[in-house]
Amino acid sequence: MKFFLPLQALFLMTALSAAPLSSRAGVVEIPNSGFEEPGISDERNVSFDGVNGGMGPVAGWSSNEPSSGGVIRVDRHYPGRTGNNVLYLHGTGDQSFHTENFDLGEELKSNTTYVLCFDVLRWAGVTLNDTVIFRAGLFTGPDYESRQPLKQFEGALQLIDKTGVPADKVTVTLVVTTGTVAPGTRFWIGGDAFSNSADAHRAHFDEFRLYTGTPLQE
Ligand SMILES: [Ca+2]
Repeated sequence: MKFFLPLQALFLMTALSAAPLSSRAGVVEIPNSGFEEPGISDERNVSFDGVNGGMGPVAGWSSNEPSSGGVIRVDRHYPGRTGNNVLYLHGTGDQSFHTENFDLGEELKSNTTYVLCFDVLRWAGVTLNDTVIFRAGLFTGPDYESRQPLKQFEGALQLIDKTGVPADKVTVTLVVTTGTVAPGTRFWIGGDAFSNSADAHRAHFDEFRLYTGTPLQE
């Protein structure tokens, strides 16, 4: 089999004119990438530590304030969701979320292209001016305060489609190619609400995906 990369990712590569990947392309597994664990009943919240909400914890993910940093929830008011649960990013920026232990379970590779995709969802009837405000991406560093972005989205995202019509889901795609990386460098996915005091602008995430490959030589 010549390509291991899913067809969806290959399409994204083409759409973004990103560096083409060689046949060694692959996938970095993200635990609980769609927030489907634990399973909960409709319109219930579960905090990262399971204390606030009574269930959990959320496998694979954590927060600097696990009781309030964010929750997963099943909610029929997210028409763009995949499966049942989504990540609801609570708070005003002091609370962050990240993959557990600031680690994705493998070292960051040198001279490698990483493509991070995730869905940002509309909370039906709540999103203000079709915009949510957040910071999220791929980072290195031992904790959230000292994070070094490999690539991040930071700011306001309009939840509209290519024709300007409000969309239930917008997929964000971030592409970065590393240089020389020190052996043992861990990397992780994270984000926060980014000085956002309006509930209507809070971000909701689902379906994180991370693809990797070696750029073809020019
Ligand atoms: Ca989901």
